[in-house]
Amino acid sequence: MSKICLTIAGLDPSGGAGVVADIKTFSAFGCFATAAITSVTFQNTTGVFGAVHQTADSVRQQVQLVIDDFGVDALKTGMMPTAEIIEEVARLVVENNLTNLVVDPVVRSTSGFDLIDDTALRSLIKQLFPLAAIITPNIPEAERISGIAIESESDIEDVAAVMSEMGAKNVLIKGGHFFNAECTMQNAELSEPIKRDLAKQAVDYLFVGGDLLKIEGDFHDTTATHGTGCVLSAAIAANLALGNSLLEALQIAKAFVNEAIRTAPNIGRGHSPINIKAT
Ligand code: PXL
Repeated sequence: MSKICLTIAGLDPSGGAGVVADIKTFSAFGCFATAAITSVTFQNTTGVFGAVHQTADSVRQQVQLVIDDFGVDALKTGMMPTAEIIEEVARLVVENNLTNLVVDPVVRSTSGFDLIDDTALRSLIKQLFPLAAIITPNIPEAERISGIAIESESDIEDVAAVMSEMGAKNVLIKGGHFFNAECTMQNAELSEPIKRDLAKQAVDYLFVGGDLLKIEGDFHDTTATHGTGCVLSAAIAANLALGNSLLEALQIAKAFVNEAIRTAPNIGRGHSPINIKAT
């Protein structure tokens, strides 16, 4: 029987991020995709131009009817624009004993549009972090959540410690942005062959129960990155639904995103979406 995955996230009508990306990702792993929309955004690959948020009650009704009918094997949250929606989703998770929750703490679009305000972010940390199997911030998100500027690997460890004090059981800090900064910082001192070696890897930092594990992957020097965070968190959720361990789910999800970036269609005038499809 198909595993059922649910995304609770925003709609990006241009299909690169949000629920459309999540649905494609769930399907690529053979899961049955369901989706509740928190906000209708207006955007294309060049930027986000506005958004109309749903009410907490709208999100509750979308989610509860799906759960009543299907049950849900895993779920992810993406864009969670208001504290009311976040509190409602936390209640839904608790009331329905939902497990395998992946929280992607979406803060801002690549183009700089705020997808959550400060009150909502505080609520996301307080209400949803403790319920999540894993949270998946990128470097800018990790900085905003922890208030720590990340300039080195030891900063990343400090950030993870802060997040675990906030109640997050497992934390995946996606290093792609950090890697860019590192590379730029070190460029002056590095010889060409070393620069080429460095440029092959993007490291993600996984903190499980106090232990740090580095997950290495290819680094793609490309602007075709729209939706990578959404796809990664959806792929982790799908693989948890399929019964994989957290570590297996992460490794499979990372490989999936890598392949999707590598084969991105390069469409649109801005950050191209990635190529979400079954391998
Ligand atoms: O990639 C973050 C993200 C998530 N969800 C929605 C978005 C974006 C970025 O633009 O629009 C709906």
